[in-house]
Amino acid sequence: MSLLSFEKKYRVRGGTLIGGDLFDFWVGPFYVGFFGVSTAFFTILGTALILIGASMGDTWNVWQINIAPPDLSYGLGVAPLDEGGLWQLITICATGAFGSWALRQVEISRKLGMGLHIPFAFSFAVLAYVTLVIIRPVLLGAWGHGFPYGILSHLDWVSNVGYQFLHFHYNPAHMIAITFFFTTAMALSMHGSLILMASDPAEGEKVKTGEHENTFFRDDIGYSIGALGIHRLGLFLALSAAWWSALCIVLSGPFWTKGWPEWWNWWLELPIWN
Ligand code: 07D
Ligand code: 07D
Ligand code: U10
Repeated sequence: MSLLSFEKKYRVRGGTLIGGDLFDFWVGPFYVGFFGVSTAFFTILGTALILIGASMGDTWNVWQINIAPPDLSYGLGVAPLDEGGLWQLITICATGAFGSWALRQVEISRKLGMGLHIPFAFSFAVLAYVTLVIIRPVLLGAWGHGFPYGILSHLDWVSNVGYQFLHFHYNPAHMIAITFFFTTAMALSMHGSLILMASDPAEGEKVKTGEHENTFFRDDIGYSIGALGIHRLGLFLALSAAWWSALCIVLSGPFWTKGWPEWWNWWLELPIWN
């Protein structure tokens, strides 16, 4: 089916979560929908607030613009705009925009009669963000624990929080998250290269089949996970990376206040060593 005739078939009304026919149309390539409008609303407002924050700061250097969260003394209260209140509003806009984007993906999936895998997956990124700027600050009792909005300043935050726990690499959940990130990259490189070597052969060679793909890995490592399996594995690896990231930072502070190297003392304290 050509793309155009396919589009005619699926670009029809219905399948929306809320709002019925309201905004149930396309603008150019983009589906709009209720959640497209709410995404646009939060994004435009959030970006405007970032620009206001930048204009109140002392630089227009894009790397150095910084919109900081309120001082810890404000606790979980509302701060004046120029003392972290902007950060609080931007956080609301960002959460609203990311949530709207996920729900817009749900509506598009429903229109196409497909699974909800993409919105489900994107929700893990949103969860990691929400953990950093809402869940962990709430558990610690102050918005000031959120990360500042700025390209370099958010790196300073990561470094500072890391050293607050002496040596963040000793955080076991951080280790698992990193292992999942690395494994995701390895799995994607294996999958990308396997598909290309089968389906994009040298000139004069024939395109190969799924059996060739299976056989490569059976010859190489004794087992092939299969065409569907590698995509399930890839999704699992990537979602696990985000999940363990969220876990590693929510543990740091609310549930573990000492240096992370000290966490490993349980090993030295095992009764088998005396
Ligand atoms: C390639 C998809 C496209 C997305 C892009 C990002 C903006 C920000 C805003 C000027 C893979 C668009 C960027 C809209 C402009 C203003 C106010 C995704 C792709 C191209 N970080 N981080 C970056 C964000 C956190 C960390 C780069 C966002 C946590 C480290 C970019 C968030 C921690 C390093 C960026 C976020 C953390 C970076 C490249 C939100 C732990 C780097 C991102 C909303 C997760 C790298 C100068 C990228 C860098 C980098 C954006 C959160 C750590 C500016 C939007 C607090 C250690 N981060 N980050 O390619 O070069 O992602 O920094 O949570 O070294 Mg970050
Ligand atoms: C939060 C991004 C969400 C993004 C969303 C979308 C837009 C739209 C528009 C482009 C989670 C945004 C979209 C804005 C853009 C257009 C059009 C993703 C998020 C919703 N660390 N560490 C991690 C490593 C060290 C520390 C995670 C490695 C040091 C702290 C990951 C190393 C110390 C925190 C990770 C290393 C330290 C982390 C990040 C190596 C510092 C966190 C990935 C090799 C001295 C953070 C939830 C992530 C975390 C985190 C990797 C080193 C501290 C596992 C590989 C030892 C404080 N580190 N780290 O979470 O878990 O992505 O956050 O040394 O807070 Mg670490
Ligand atoms: C994969 C795959 C596969 C494919 C694929 C892919 C995974 C095998 C078949 C996909 C992969 C790729 C294409 C590879 C490249 C991708 C990456 C490297 C990932 C990173 C991506 C990017 C960096 C690109 C990011 C771009 C984005 C997010 C698009 C930006 C979007 C917009 C600017 C518009 C967004 C649309 C919205 C919000 C909804 C609709 C809205 C409009 C059209 C605008 C009109 C607005 C309105 C009608 C509302 C009005 C506004 C209101 C009411 C607010 C007013 C408020 C005020 C305050 C004024 O496996 O298979 O191949 O391809």
